Amino acid sequence: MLDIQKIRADFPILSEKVNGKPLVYFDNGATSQKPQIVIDAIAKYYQEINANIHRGVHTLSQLATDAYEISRVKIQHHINAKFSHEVLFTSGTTHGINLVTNGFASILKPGDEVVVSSLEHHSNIVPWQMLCEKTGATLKVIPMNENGELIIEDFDALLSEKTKVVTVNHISNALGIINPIKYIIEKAHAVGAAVLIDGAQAVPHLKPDVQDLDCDFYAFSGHKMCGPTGTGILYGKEEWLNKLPPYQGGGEMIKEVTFEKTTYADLPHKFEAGTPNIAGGIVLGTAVDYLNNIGFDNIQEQENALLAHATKRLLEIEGLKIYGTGKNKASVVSFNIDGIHPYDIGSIIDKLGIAVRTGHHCAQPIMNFFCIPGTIRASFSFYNTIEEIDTMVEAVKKAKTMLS
Ligand code: 7TS
Repeated sequence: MLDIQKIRADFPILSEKVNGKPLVYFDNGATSQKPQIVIDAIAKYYQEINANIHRGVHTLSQLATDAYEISRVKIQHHINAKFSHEVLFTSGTTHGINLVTNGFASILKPGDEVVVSSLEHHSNIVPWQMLCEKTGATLKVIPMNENGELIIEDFDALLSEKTKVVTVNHISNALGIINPIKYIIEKAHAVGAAVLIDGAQAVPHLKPDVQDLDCDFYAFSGHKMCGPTGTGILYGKEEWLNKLPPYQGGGEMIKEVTFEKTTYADLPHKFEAGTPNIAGGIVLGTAVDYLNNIGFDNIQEQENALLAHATKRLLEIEGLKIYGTGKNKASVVSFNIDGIHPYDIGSIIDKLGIAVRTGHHCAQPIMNFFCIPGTIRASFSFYNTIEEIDTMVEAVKKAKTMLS
């Protein structure tokens, strides 16, 4: 078992007060908090080795370049990519997905089909819609059931030789449902489609193995896994990254530039135009080390206990409904109370120091499915405690009484 109090001491913000109350931070789905080792590593970079990378012969530039590339290799091993050049630094999941959809604009033709799921975050819907508009391809949607699970027979039925891309999230941000991505990838490949997995909500909870999954692309954000904002990774299989055109043009992504013709750099630089978030990329490696030192088995054990306790305690409240009741779930509880707007509950419990997200969670199609304006979402991390959940439950009860 983890020593949670010891872990909490790593996160300075967890001992802050908000609105005069000890902070209870349950908005981990939006962004995680950062341990001191990550905060210190950012300062250390700027204090000791700040320089631009991949360009200078001078010592600092080489030190910064080495640190950046060591972080890339660390992340390669973390997700078990075959090559480090399959690991692209991005500014986050949104950037990674747009890089891929931009690339497919030169591949898709009218009549081709893109399959997305009904459980997606807007950032894994809108770029594909834009791509379909541009190319004349058609967007198809895997429906969900009342438990918030994808209807797999309907997914099977959507697949045909017209399917060129399938994309789903590993874990739903709004409901916490874990999707059967291995099955989805295998079936999509059987009809020759490429698969992008949106791993934004998965990487704080588990260690994805991209070779075992056999996905073609896997996108995630650093800030949800204890890393800095403005960092992310797009994993792409070498053959796909070679096939796709560059996303942005600029410095560092070229081999040779003349006004007649420009040739592009090899992977991964072809997709990394301009000066990146150097400190962020390096410190994402620090965050990955931090999580691995805690261990994902330990993280899951703690988070499963939090999920079970929160589900049980919240359901004691009359009129409370949880959305996303499927079996395979990460530590996210999305709920509403009969006749009360989620925003009102969120505002009252915020005054009590409790941070949850209310609203549609950038997943409006899910809210439309349940015919609700939004939910209250409590998303837990390994540094949260059973006592904090009890505090939230009492606060929600109090808010209910005030609003009824
Ligand atoms: N995909 C999923 C599944 C997400 O949950 C998010 C962010 C994104 C993509 C976009 O990530 P970004 O880092 O590029 O912004 N989700 C949330 C959330 O649930 N609350 O705030 C942001």
